[in-house]
Amino acid sequence: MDSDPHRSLFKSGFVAIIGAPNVGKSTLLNQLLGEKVAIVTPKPQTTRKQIRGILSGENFQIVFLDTPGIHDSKQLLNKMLVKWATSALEDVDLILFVVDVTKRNKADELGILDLLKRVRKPVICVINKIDCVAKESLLPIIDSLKEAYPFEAIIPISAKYNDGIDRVLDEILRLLPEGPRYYEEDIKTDQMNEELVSELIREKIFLLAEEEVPYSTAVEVERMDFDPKGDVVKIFATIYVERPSQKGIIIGKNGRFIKKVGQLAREELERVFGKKVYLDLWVKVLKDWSKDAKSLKRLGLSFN
Ligand SMILES: Nc1nc2c(ncn2[C@@H]2O[C@H](COP(=O)(O)OP(=O)(O)OP(=O)(O)O)[C@@H](O)[C@H]2O)c(=O)[nH]1
Ligand SMILES: [Mg+2]
Repeated sequence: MDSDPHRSLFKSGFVAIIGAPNVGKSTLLNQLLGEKVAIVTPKPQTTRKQIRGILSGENFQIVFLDTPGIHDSKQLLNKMLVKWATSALEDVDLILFVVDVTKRNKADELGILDLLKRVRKPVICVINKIDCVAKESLLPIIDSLKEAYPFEAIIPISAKYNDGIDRVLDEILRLLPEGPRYYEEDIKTDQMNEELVSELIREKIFLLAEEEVPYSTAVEVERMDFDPKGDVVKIFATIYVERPSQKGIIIGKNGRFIKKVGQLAREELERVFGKKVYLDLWVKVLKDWSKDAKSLKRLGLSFN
């Protein structure tokens, strides 16, 4: 009977992870899930879209939305990224606002706090990368954040080294409403295989390439052949760059650069799929795609 006091509530809801670029949002998502669904690199503006990660338990389900870093920018691609991030706030039950304790960007932080004041949702503030600082230095930071916004909780963590993550989960579960199960229990993300593959290839480019090249790169998986009988996955993908000179950089001397990208991506994909992976990478120029609304749309990066 519904009035049974021992019946445990099923709690569920949507939780957006937001913050300035590079603060560790995607690292936190992966750590919360115990699985890598979002790519992580030392460069800002790594995440380009909303990525859903789903954590299911016996009596709860949390749907996390990882988002691009919120920052002030005039460039079309970056404006699009910020739109993806801010739109995530509309339909969520709870917000995790991530701050990087080693590098606080006051202007970005103030902009995000303004946004939070407008959306009026419960917010947990997560102070990340505490492995990099002395404990004493946290107190004044916690105090200043307390003054800046009425957070439900302020939790110091190290997403990378799995410190404080349990407390974040406890607080989320405390604040989430009663609700339905949105996804099957064994689903960890709503990303399709093609999206995950293109993200992993892009991650390797972000890790290996320098300066503006990663930001001029987009990856599209053209085809994936899962041979149900065989133990090989064949993947055909295209790396788009904005200019012919960048094509030369991505290919590299004697094809060395693209070979390295392919090797790193293949090794990880083989672990993900538990099968041998054949990876065929092509490089094409899509002139100034990051500044062109039509190209962004074609690459799935435009909003709407
Ligand atoms: N030392 C330390 N580094 C961390 C921690 N969490 C994340 N990082 C590093 O910070 C960098 C950025 O991490 P991401 O998870 O990609 O950050 P993000 O906020 O998703 O970045 P964007 O998607 O670009 O906005 C990576 O080099 C991570 O390894 C942490 O707790 N400690
Ligand atoms: Mg990210």
